[in-house]
Amino acid sequence: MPLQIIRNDITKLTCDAIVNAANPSLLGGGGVDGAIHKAAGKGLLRECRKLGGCKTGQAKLTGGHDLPCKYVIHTVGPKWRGGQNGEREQLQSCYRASLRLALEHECQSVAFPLISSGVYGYPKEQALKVAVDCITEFLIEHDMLVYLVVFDKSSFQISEKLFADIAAFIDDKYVDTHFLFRRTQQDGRGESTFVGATEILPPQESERAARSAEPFREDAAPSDLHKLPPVAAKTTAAPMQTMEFSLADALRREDESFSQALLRKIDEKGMTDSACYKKANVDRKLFSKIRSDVHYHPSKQTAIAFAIALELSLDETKDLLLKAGFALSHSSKFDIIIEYFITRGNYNVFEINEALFAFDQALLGV
Ligand code: AR6
Repeated sequence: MPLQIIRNDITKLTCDAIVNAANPSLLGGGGVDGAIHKAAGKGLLRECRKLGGCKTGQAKLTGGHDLPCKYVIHTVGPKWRGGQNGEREQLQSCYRASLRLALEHECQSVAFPLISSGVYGYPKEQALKVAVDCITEFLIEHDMLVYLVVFDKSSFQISEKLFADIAAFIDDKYVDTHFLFRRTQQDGRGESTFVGATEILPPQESERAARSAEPFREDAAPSDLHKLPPVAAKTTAAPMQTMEFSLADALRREDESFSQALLRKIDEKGMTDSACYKKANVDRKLFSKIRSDVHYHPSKQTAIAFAIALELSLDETKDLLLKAGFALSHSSKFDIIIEYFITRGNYNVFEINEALFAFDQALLGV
């Protein structure tokens, strides 16, 4: 099962275990530790007193007491001392020891805060990388739903350079499309109105808008755009040979569903099913559903996650998405970010998710 990165208060989560970023005394403190003890009540402190503390990099388990989870796994992260004093190895050890305990207690779901990234001063970006690497490494071997809970948005930040690069790419693509249209009414029959090149719609809305918006004339002055009657979209004439091939190809695969196309691609790539759904960050049960239901309709995020796992080119991704009834459009920030990563050959779902998160977009997988 996958890793999910969520923004929440960990004490509110209903899962089998939550992990506490504790100190060696295990007797409570500030940050997430303080919040967990406060929400769990005095019973947790009583139980912690019997544990005899905990060393850095190790983990101990208690009941959840008044919390909505069954267990609390207390682990002690390293204090940041410049990064040359074994901090990384100790932090890795926290995640591994906690996941081992969760496994021993047959937890199916466990939630982690970003250990050491608060009071203990571990740089958030690096703390996040250690967390994601350790958890994904564990998930290759084990079935568990792991939440990584980021409390504040700054805990989950891609590097400034990557952010700026993606932002520039988005700007470029928006320039390419020139103008967006947004429907003015909710009933599906509303007229499209010009809203400018920089306005960004959320994925679902932009998807609908992209499908429903009439084509527009690129040479029109912005102020005139809303008055124009629909005109045919500009297309670049493709060579006849390519068109014939595409047509024949399209006809041959016309009836292929998303599920069939996905399974065919997995075979063509020589991947196993499990390697594919794990790389896609997709739940095994969900994959089984897709496998067994030839007409299964995945969400757009799931369909793209598979395209990423299969390392499809942009055109192949579009073909696969089409099977599920979706398209990639330049009027969606989400879609442009996906395009950014695919065209750079970066097929790491977690890195893509970090970028999507930074731009307030829905994440891939699940
Ligand atoms: N839910 C999820 N994450 C949270 C919450 C919450 N309710 N509250 C804080 N965080 P920290 P550390 C995030 O300082 O760095 C304690 O005093 C927070 O934004 O709680 O390992 C202990 O007793 C940050 O990203 O833990 C130790 O003395 C992350 O949790 C010391 O702090 C970890 O921040 C441990 O320091």
